[in-house]
Amino acid sequence: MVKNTATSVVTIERFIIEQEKLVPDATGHLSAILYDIALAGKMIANKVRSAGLADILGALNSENVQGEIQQKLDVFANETIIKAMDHTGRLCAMASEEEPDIIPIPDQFKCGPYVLLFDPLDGSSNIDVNVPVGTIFSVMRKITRGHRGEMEDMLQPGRRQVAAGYIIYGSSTMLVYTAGQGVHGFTLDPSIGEFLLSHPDIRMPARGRYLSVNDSYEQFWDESVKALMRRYRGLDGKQKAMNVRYVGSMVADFHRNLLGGGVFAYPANSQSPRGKLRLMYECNPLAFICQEAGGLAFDGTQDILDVQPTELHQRSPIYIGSREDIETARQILAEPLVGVA
Ligand code: AHM
Ligand code: MG
Repeated sequence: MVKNTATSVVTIERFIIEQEKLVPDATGHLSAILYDIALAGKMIANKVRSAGLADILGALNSENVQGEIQQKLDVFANETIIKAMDHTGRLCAMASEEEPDIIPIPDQFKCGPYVLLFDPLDGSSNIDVNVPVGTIFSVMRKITRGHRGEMEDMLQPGRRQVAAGYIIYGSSTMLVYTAGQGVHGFTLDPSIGEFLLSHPDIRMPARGRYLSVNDSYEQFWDESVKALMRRYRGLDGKQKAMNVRYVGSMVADFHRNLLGGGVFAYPANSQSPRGKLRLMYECNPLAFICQEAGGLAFDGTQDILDVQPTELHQRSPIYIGSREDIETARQILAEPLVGVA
């Protein structure tokens, strides 16, 4: 007798369709958005993989809205996502970390009921040293009445996200997303060009092994942040020391901590009073994923997901990761500074 050794392979398309069935009244728009993002991710993955060979690395001499030098791959990733999403009739507007203003849907295309916000290539300063980079995205429902998306549709607190995710271009390409029904990870099989379900229902350990923070800013941190980092490192004798791991590519640092447990922190400091990372493109989507996986995200004052945004490109301090470790941050950052070593 021939033994059937074939295992059941779940493509991202099949998974998204099955998840959609769990939502009464689903229109299919959100599923299509997720599937289109996966397609854009495959195109970007292909380019990232061949970047060294194609000699397309290097700065373009144009400065993006954050005042940083754009890398060519940033531009490619930005355009790829816009082109993959602008004509589908699912979105009424987009916003990108690489664009100063809202990206409208061109007049010739229909508008839909959602907005998409994205960081096309996070950690791009790491590309030329072969460190993983990633695309981060956030989807919210349109709340204004007009045909086109407006700033008000963008500036909603993270708790209103209906889906969020990232694609990490690492030793393999993975897409991780949540639509509010758990966090699921898919690995790109390059031989067939499909994302296959590899990490269903990811749960973040309640306490983490890893601490990801750039402590070259320590001299600029306030005393409560220093006390928190001493706690995480086991230097105050109150907990076991966490292992420090910092890639400098938020998606890569977050992804490791999501799977293994840990904290990623980018605190405010006296040089950057709002930290560095962007609320709408980086903090909110990863906070939604983290919460769905059992973790928490905090800005030093309140939960990231409760922050009412006031500008598209606003920055936010962030402490994100395993629930109990973020509770520690909440407690230590709230303590009066008097007497803190
Ligand atoms: P980018 O969006 O311009 O790539 O910057 C964001 C990146 C994050 O991926 C990473 O966590 C952080 O910047 C690292 O910053 P620093 O070098 O200050 O530690
Ligand atoms: Mg970024």
